[in-house]
Amino acid sequence: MGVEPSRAQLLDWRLALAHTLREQATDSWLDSARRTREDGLKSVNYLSMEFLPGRLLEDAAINLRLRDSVSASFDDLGVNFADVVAGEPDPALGNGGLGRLAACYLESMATLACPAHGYGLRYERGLFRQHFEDGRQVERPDEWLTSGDPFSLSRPATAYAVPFGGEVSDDDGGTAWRPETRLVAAAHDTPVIGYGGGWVNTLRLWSALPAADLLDLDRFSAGDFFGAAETETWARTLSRVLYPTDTTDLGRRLRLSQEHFLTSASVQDVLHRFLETQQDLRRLPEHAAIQMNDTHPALAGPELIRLLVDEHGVGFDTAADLAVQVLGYTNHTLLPEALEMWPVDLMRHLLPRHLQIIERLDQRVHAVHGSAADDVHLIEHGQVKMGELAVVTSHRVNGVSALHTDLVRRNLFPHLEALTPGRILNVTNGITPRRWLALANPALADLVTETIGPGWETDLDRLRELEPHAEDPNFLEAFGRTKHLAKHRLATWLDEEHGIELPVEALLDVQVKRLHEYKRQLLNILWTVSRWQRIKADPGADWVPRVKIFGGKAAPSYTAVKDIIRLINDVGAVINSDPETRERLRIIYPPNYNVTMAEKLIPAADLSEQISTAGMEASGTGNMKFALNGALTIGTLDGANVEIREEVGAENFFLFGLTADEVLARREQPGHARAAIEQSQPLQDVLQAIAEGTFSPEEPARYSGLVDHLWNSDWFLVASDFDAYNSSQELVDMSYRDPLRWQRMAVTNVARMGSFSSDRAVRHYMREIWNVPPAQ
Ligand code: GPV
Repeated sequence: MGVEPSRAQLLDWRLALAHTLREQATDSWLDSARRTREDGLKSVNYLSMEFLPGRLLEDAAINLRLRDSVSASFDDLGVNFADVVAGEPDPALGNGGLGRLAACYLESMATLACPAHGYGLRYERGLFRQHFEDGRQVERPDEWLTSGDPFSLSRPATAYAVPFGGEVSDDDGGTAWRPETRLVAAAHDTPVIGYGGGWVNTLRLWSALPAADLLDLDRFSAGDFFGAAETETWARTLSRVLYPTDTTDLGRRLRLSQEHFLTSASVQDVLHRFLETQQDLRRLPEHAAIQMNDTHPALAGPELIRLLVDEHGVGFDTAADLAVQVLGYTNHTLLPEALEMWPVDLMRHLLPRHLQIIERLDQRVHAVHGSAADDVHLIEHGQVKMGELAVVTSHRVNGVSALHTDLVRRNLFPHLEALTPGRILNVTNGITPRRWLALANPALADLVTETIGPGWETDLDRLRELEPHAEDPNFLEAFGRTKHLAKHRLATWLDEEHGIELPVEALLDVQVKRLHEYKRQLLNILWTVSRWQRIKADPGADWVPRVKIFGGKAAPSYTAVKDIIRLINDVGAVINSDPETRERLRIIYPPNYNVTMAEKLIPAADLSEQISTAGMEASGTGNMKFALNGALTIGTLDGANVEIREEVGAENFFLFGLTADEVLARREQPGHARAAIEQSQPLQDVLQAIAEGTFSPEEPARYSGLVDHLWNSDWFLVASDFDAYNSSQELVDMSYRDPLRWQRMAVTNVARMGSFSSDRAVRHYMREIWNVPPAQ
C-alpha cells in the first residue's frame, strides 16, 4: 500500500488484506475461466437487481482456508484481525431476502464448481442507512464506496452500449431500431470463491457511464456548464441508487431503465463470451443458462431475441425458441402489488423494439396454443405483465418453497401451467453454511467439528450425526456454552456500537427482517405489550425473562409500517424504563439491520419469530439461519416454515395460527377483526392502552389510526391470530424453564437443517433447470 508498517492505519491493513486475498484467489479465478472457455463448459448467468454479499474479506479468508493463518499473521504484526475486518463496509446492494439469496447461491455455485457469472448493478449508493429520531425511521444515504472497493477489479475495457428510446421502423423483413441514446455499461468484477478455493466465479456489476458524446460541448463552451451535462447526469443516475422498495409497487421510469440496463449489458456479455469460442448461435443453449431472479430482469427474453434477430440475423421463431431453452425464471412473491407491470406507453417510449417483440411473443403463444391460450395475455389493460412474459420466455419456472410453488401453480399462473404442464417446479430456498455457521458462529462451528469431524461445511446433511449427542448432558452443556458465548459477543457489540445493555441470561426472542405488514411485526409488539401488562398485574409470578429484539428497515414511502417501527420504539421506551418489569422484559431495536448485524444476532437467538400471515411469505431464509444456529422457531404454516417443521419435527417447533386456506376464508367473513378482538380480553387491553396514549403520552392519538385499522379491517389477520400466538408463546416459556429439554430441542433443530443448505438448492437448479454438470 506504499505505507510503512509502523505507520499503517487499520484502513491500510484492510486494503492490504483485500489485495492479498484477491491475489491468493487469482490463479483459481483464471483457471476456472480458462477451463470454462477451453472445454466449452456450459455456464450459468444469474441475473439479479440485488446482491447482498455481506462483508467480503473474512468470507474469502474462510473459503481459501486461510482464516487462521491470516489471523496469526496479523498477530505477528501486532494488529487485531477482528478490528481490521470490522471496518469493512457491508455492501448493501439489495433490500432483503431476494438479494441475500442471490449471494448464497453464488457462493454455493462456486463451491460446487458450477461455472457461473452473477450479474447485477453497481449502485453507487446502496440501501439507505437507517437511524431513529424520536423513534421514527430516518433514512440517510449509504456511502459504501468512500474507501474504494479493493477486493474488486474495474474492467473499463469490458463495456457495452445499451440503447434507449427512439423509433422503430418496420420495413418488410427486418426491423430497424434507431435509438435516441446509448449509455455505456462498464464491468466491475468481484471474485466469488468456492469453499476450498478450487473454483472461483465472478460477480460482474455494471456501472453506467455516459457515452463520450453526451457532454454538450457547445453548451459547455457557451458557459452553460450544468445544462451541458444534463444527459450525462441522467446516464450516471442509472446506477446511482438502489430502489429501496421490497415486494412493493414500483412505477418509475428510472427503475425500468435500470432493469433494461442490467439485462441488456448482461445478455450482450453472455453472447460475447459465447462467440469468443463458438460460431453457431443455435448452440447457445448448450453453453449458457440465464436465470432471472424474479421478474426484475424479465426483459432478458425480448433482449436476447432482439440481439439474435437484429444483430445476428437469426429468424424470429428460432430466436424465440433459443430464448426459451436458455432462460429460467424464479418467482419470489404472490403479492399483487409486487407483480411488475409496465405501462405500454412507457415501454414504447423507452424500449420500442422490446415492445414490438413482446407483442409478437403474445401472438405466437396464441398461434401455437389456439383457444387453450385464451386467458394468456402478455399485455392487458395497457400494461405489459412481466410475470407472464417471464413464464412464456422460460423453459422452467420455479417457486421458492413447496407451499409457495403450489400457490404459484394454482393461483398465480394456472392458465400457463395448463398450457405447458411441468414447466413450474419447486426449488426450496437454501442458505450457505459457510457464512451462516462457520463465519457467523465460530464457537458452534468448532463444537460441531469436534463432535462429528470436519466436512459438514460442504455436506450439511452430516449434521444428522449430532442427533445421538442430543441425549448426552455433557454435549448439551457444551452446546449451551456456545449460545452463551454468542450472547456475550452480541452484548459487547450492542454496548460498544449502540450503548445498549443486553441481559444475557434472558430468553432472546428475535424478529429481524424487512418491515412489512404481512410479516406482522405488529403482532409481535402487541404481544409484548400484553406480556408487560400481565407481568404488572401479577408481579409475583414466575415469568421467564425475555429480551425482544427487533431489526429491519421499512421502505421510505411505506407509512403503515413506519408507524409500526415508531410503535416498537415508543413501547420500548416505556417498558425498558419500568422498574417493575425491567428484569423480566426488555425491547431492543438496534438501527440499520444488515447482513453484518444478522451475523451477530442470529447465533445469539433462542427464539426465531417467523409469524407471517400464512400464504404470504414465499419462503423466508432467515428462518433457516436461525434454526441452523440452534434457535427454536415460533411460526405459522407459511413459506419454508412448513418444510422446516417437517424436518425438525412438530414437537421441536412452536406452531400457531390460521393456515393459508383459512386465511382466505377468514377474510371473507365480515367483521372478523372485531369479532376476534371482542373474544380476546388480553388483546382488548393492549389496544386500549395504545389507543389511550400509554406509549405516546405527549401525543395520545398517535396510534389511533393503527388501532382503528385493526378493529375495522385487519387484512393481515393480526387479531385473528393473536390468542393462538399467545398460547404458543406460553408453551415457549414452559419449554425454556427446562434448560436440558430446550437444549435438546435446539440441537435437534441444528442436526436436521442439512437440506436447507444452498448447496442442495443449487444442485437442484443445476440438474433440473440449468442442465449444468459440476466442472470438478
Ligand atoms: I419479489 N423477496 C424479496 O426479498 N424481495 C423481493 O422483491 C421479492 C421477494 C423475498 C421473499 O419475500 C421471501 O419470502 C423469500 O424468502 C426471498 O425473496 C428469497 O426467495
